[in-house]
Amino acid sequence: MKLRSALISGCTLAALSVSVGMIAGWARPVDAPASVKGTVKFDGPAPKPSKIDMSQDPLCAKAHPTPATTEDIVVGTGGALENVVVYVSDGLTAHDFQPPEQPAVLEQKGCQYKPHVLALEAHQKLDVVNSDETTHNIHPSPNNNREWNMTQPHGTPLEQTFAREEVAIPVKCNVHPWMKGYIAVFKHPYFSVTGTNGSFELKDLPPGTYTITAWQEKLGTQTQKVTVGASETKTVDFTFKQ
Ligand SMILES: [Cu+2]
Repeated sequence: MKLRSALISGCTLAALSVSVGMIAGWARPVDAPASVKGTVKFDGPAPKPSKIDMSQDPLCAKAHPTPATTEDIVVGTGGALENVVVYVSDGLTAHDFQPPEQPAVLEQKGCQYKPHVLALEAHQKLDVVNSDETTHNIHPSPNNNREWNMTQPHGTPLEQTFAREEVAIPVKCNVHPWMKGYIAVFKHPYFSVTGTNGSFELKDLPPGTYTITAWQEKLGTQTQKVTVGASETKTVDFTFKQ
């Protein structure tokens, strides 16, 4: 009897310590965080975006008094390259990160995706918003996640998640063939998508040596290694060519 209760309490303890261990398994905030920042540039004359013909759907066309243009390579002032996903691809010692409670938002506006390239964490909520009067059909084509394909009339809420890391999932609309975008999914929070000035910052990193990867939908990927100490900020720049 004594032995049995000892066994049971032993098992209960083991179960408890497993669940406590799982909670404690989430990566904790870093005491003296490091960061890696930089700029992504396009070298050479910027390719000219093409005009998009939206006449197939007058509700789309009327949203653009001047025609919308393609977004596969967007170069700003001084060669700043927009829509590049920059992220830590190797070197992290923690592996379990609690996804943010704040959802990521992908908006369909003027029959284009806003943003054109979206990055979020695995299991983070994705709110897909249709701000257009027309009906869209959003259809990501992943290699490493569950595929889905949903019709979304104006104002209808749509929520999804992605379970696994994938850089990056092509997204299209089955109604409007010009609508193209990408969703990058990470199992950690160390990623950034360059805006109009081509800059990025990866904050709150534990000190360490990391491989930083920059991904652009047409121009491919580049990697660089960087070592950052406690509270240190290092600059890593990328240059893409066609
Ligand atoms: Cu559409």
